[in-house]
Amino acid sequence: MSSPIIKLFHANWSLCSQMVRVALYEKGLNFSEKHIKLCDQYPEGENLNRDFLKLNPLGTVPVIKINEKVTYDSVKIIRELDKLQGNNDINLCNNDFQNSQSWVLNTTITEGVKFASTIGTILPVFSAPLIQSMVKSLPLKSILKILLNHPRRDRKIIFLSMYFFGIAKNMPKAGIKNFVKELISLENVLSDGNEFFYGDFSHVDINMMCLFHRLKDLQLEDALYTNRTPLIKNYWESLKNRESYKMGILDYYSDKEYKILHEFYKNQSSAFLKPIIEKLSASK
Ligand SMILES: N[C@@H](CCC(=O)N[C@@H](CS)C(=O)NCC(=O)O)C(=O)O
Repeated sequence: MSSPIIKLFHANWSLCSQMVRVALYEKGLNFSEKHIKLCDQYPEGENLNRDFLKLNPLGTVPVIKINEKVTYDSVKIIRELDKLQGNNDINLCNNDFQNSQSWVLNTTITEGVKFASTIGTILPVFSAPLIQSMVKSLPLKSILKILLNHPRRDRKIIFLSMYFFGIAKNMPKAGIKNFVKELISLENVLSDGNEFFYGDFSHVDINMMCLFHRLKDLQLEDALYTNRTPLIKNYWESLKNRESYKMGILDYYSDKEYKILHEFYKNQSSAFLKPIIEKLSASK
């Protein structure tokens, strides 16, 4: 069988793009790539260009072309990739399909899921102040492009409200409580002695790797190292040891991302860390 021709449209600093890149490296699939300058990070807002919207009418990354067949949405893409034979013999979509799929869906930005209700939709709450600072530094012309061209009404409203009203400061309340709840349920579901979620590395581990890494970016990694969550701590160590962590996530950071993070956090912990750790220690 000839190797599939794969082209990935993605962004360096995008959670769902990271998930797909990790999957590609885990499978050992060769691919070409095009970096898309997202409208909340770059004045160009390439995800709102006509060409890109032809690929994905929702205007989001990642998008993948496998032998000319276009798929968007990271969960669907990873399922497609798992059907392909790469250089590595690994099966990412677990046998325990029903169960693992709900964890998979809870650990990514799933369409239609209420904001801040799952671990995957809580993380954007913590990213909001950083995203807002990027949105606020965009020229007015780019904001107009979002207003006129963003196909997703929810995103359009969030970005415009960040720019004009600075709404990020009102977002974290529900996030902190739900985040602690999600961490405790993850701690309860992980098994001592299992390196990964279901023993062998699978799709849910990819999502968790990217979420935990995002916590690191957001100066919240210490929330994974509390006495209340010893299994999570070991789990995160195992995830970081995967080669795909370096290849799919770390290797895609450019000076731009490091500069943004450094200027925003100045190497200090996130303001959300203290309330998260206090709530975690108080939880049963
Ligand atoms: N459910 C989609 C979510 C995709 C998504 O929200 N991507 C973000 C980056 S992580 C994006 O493209 N944001 C740009 C925008 O909304 O304008 C997936 O899993 O791929």
